[in-house]
Amino acid sequence: MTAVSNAQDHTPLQSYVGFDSITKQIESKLLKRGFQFNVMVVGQTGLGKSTLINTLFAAHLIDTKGRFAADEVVRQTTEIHPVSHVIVENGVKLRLNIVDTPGYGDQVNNENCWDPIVKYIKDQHSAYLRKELTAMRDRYIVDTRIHCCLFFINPTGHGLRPIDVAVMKKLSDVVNVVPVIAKSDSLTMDERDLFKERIRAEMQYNNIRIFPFDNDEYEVEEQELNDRIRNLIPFAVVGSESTVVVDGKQVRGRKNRYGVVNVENESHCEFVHLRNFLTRTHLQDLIETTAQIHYEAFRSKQLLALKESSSKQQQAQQQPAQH
Ligand SMILES: Nc1nc2c(ncn2[C@@H]2O[C@H](COP(=O)(O)OP(=O)(O)OP(=O)(O)O)[C@@H](O)[C@H]2O)c(=O)[nH]1
Ligand SMILES: [Mg+2]
Repeated sequence: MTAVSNAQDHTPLQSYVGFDSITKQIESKLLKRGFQFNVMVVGQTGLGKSTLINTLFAAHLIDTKGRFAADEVVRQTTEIHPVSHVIVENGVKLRLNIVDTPGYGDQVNNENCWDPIVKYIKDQHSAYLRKELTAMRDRYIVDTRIHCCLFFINPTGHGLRPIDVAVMKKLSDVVNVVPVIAKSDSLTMDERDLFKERIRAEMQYNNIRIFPFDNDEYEVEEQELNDRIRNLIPFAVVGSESTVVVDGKQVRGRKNRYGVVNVENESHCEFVHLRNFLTRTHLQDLIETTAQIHYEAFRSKQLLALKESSSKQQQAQQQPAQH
């Protein structure tokens, strides 16, 4: 006989106890504390990273000035730049950290151009670990770990450049990478579909691990949703900081000589799919995967290294005594 009874067996209750309210109790606690979501954008220079962030979170979060006319000075991002914002929707508070990074790829030598970005991500893990390990640790540790890294691909129609493959590989070891095709208004629909397929094949060929990951715990529905996302990735997006008028309505879009690209129109680009993915369907999964996979890998590596170095130190201290 086993001491632990089968999980399906349960003791019937004579009367209502009330512990089913635990879900409500957890909810109210979580609502009070709010949620934290940290996103980073990475990619070659000039692909519209800062613009897309401003498009995603409607208000001008990165640079309130933006660049509306062609004769304005180009606003190039020159340093890793985190911006914090608290947004509230139906009583749910989301603390949003957006980390803009300078575009790479315009140096003569682009070797190791990913180093500062990977270092930034690891620094956040290390800061979290340090806070976790202090004797008087805070009850609630402020989380600056990057939950999602939007990786911008140049809309060449050809494929990934070797440097993109190298950067994506480095990043996917430490963070959830979500690739997007930048400025997809420059591709025709056929080109776009072909390009997307080609990139998916290249990512697979190069063993680049892209979010969402497989997990035995997922229900059938979640698995189906993830398969759909895998077939959509990389999201072909268009960003814009200005609004244009379409059918009498103000929309976020880009107006050119031939017409208007409406950023929010699903037949124009996949911006809405990306936004839904980030906020409606995979927000929690991105946060959880960061903690359970990326941070966990970092943490166990650090703790093992710490253990090894302290046992070496002990050995070194004991050795002179033996002689
Ligand atoms: N056609 C087109 N142009 C875009 C799009 N998104 C941004 N742009 C334009 O591209 C230029 C560069 O945009 P930024 O957002 O500054 O690019 P970035 O990737 O942040 O550049 P760095 O900071 O230098 O890395 C601006 O003139 C934008 O208006 C887009 O989806 N389509
Ligand atoms: Mg920028």
